[in-house]
Amino acid sequence: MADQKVYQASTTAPVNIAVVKYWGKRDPKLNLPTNSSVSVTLSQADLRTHTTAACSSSFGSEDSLLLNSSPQDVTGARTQACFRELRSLRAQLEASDASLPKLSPLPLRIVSENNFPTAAGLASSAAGFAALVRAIANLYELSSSPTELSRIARQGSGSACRSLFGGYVAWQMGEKADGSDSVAVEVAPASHWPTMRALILVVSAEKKGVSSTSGMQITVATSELFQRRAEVVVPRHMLKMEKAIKEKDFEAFGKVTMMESNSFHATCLDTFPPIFYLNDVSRAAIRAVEDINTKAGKVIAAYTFDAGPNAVIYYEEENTEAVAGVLKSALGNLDGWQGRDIKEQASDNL
Ligand code: 2P0
Repeated sequence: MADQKVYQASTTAPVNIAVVKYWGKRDPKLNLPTNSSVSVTLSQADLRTHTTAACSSSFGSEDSLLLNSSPQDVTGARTQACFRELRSLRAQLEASDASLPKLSPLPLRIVSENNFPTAAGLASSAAGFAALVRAIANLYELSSSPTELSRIARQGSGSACRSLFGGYVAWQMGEKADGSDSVAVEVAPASHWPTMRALILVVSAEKKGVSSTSGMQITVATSELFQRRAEVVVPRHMLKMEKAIKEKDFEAFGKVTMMESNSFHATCLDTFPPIFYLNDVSRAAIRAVEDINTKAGKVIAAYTFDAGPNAVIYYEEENTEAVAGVLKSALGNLDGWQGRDIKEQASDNL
């Protein structure tokens, strides 16, 4: 009788929030971006995907994926690309060592759990594909580095490549047509800047109106502002952001973070038809951060928004009361805000 043993491995991957934004693809099939980006990884205590990958000849003939207990379609090109690449690396190992069990042909069973709302503008696909790729890599006992795995996770979802690392991460856009140099690298580990904090203002946990994938394609096709952003604005912001992180210069970090968010959302507005991700509560959060910084006489708080209305506010620990305390009381009274979850990053490993 054939070996019916179940092989399995588990892992977690964190959510990352871009401070220099990915928006635009030069190759939609391989998720090759039109510009580089930088992210800050959030604490796994609050926001992460936990994934178990298993394989066995007893699993029938089909691969399967459960996300938060719901069956997901695994036949899409993105998931298939990740499975194919990982199986091919395992097959190479098996070809070089005949004593290894033949796992590459076996059906995969993947089980994932998020501890945050899916598709709420909190980059769930990033943590999801990063955890999926690393769980299968662990199952297959691949010796690939996080950067090598990031090349595979990118094909699942662009921003996922940045969730293979903790701390501060750059996704280098690369130049090659095959995407082999479009990978994530560490800028600094989380421990480099232990006083950094993030506050997540969940304005809405509903699924977003325009998906990132289709939104960015319409932007590339219609926005003239986008050209300048990709060619001039982002390259400048990349240099400034990496320098600010290395020097732990919060004022520089905060200024670039806010200008990046503004530039990205201006590009969305310049898309035809326009894409609106921010709402009145988002704009109230921007004004509240501006007030805090004006009162402090310097940048002590920085907002950023992705493809949705939720805000992430960065600040340093010493300014917790001046930023998080003030925001909670300023925004707690707004219509549309009451009853919303205001989630504070308590962990020390942002
Ligand atoms: C980012 N976003 O850098 C930017 C900022 C949204 C706004 O990456 O099509 O879900 O799967 O490659 O990665 C969202 O895009 O898009 C995103 P796909 P993805 O975090």
